[in-house]
Amino acid sequence: MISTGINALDEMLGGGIPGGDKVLYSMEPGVNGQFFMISTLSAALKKGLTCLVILPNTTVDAFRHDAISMHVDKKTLCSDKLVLIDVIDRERIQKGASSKEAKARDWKARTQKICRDRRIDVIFVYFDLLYEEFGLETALCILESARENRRTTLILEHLNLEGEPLVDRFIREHAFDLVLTIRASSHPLPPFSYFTLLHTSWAPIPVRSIPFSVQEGRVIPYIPKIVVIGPEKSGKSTFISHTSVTGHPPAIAGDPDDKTAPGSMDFGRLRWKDFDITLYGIPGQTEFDPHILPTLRHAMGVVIVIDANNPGVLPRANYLAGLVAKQRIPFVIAANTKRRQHVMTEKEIRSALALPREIPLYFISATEIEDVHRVLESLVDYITRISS
Ligand SMILES: Nc1nc2c(ncn2[C@@H]2O[C@H](COP(=O)(O)OP(=O)(O)O)[C@@H](O)[C@H]2O)c(=O)[nH]1
Ligand SMILES: [Mg+2]
Repeated sequence: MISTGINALDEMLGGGIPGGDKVLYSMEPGVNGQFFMISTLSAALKKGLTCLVILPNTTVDAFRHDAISMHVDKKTLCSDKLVLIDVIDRERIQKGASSKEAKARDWKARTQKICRDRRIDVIFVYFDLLYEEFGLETALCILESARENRRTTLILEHLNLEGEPLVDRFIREHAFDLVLTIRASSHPLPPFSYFTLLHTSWAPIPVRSIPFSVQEGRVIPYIPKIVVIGPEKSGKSTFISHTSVTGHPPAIAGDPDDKTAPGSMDFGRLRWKDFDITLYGIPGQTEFDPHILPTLRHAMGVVIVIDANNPGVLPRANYLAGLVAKQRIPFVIAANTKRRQHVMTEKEIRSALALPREIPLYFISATEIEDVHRVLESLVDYITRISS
């Protein structure tokens, strides 16, 4: 497995990119997507893999300079396992060969020789110029011929000016194993970038889209807003205050000593598996009901917390679940058992809330970080699966 250099993405891929695969990082114009390729390169070099980087449009120095500005450390870039073909090599090929066919042959011969002599594990290609010059068939044929016994992994980055049909050709005509598109959206405002895991050949991984930001050269997927709601005293404030392990305490609104002060909004932030997640808790009292819809705006997911020992709250929980479902926001149910016992069964709760089978329901204790994380994991999984 080759790490993408982005934990959350590796996790979604089931560990990373299987060796020998063909990968496309496809960027839409205007999006800041170069970090995907550079993080994967940096991770591969750190793992001790021998990498060939083909950059026909820039010099080695300019590339190093750019990579350093993207927080790749100098030592990694000076590794003797890094081999580069740059614009100077390209110019030599241009001068030395008269026809397009001769140029393609020269490209093939050079890459093949390097791959054989240096036993290259991964080829990274900035693909645009090759595509422009030779077209998809020939450009990919040049790269394919360098992959000895198909054991060499091939990773391409391109700027897609042609939209989905081009990406489709990589998948259908050229059997790419992993295609990740990197796009930007201005809806809802403010604009954000997101990546979509569009295609994986080795496992039935669902298509999913995730917003990301770049912090100090690292791609950080984020879930900008998860809302926690539920009847009074169900454990919402307790849930939010237990999202984070010691050392990364969430910010809690209200009195810091009384984390369960009723009647105040809760706020929590956590970094979990490389995801940045922000949680907003709405108090359960009915006087807060007018705030529910405005708080749900732009929420990517909702956790409905109910007290698993108090059947009296079911009508209220049912009302809240109905509100959320009507907004078509993915939600999960956390039935808080507090002391690990519950008088209501899953069946009873499901039937009282008219929950379809695909809505996850977990019995939890809101004071157990593992339980809280299990709920968030399931919600993140659910959100990223259906948002594409
Ligand atoms: N022992 C235990 N107490 C809990 C648990 N969850 C909530 N509580 C308690 O139940 C009460 C209500 O919880 P709170 O988080 O304030 O509920 P909220 O009104 O939904 O925000 C508080 O006294 C909590 O300390 C739990 O998992 N274990
Ligand atoms: Mg509360």
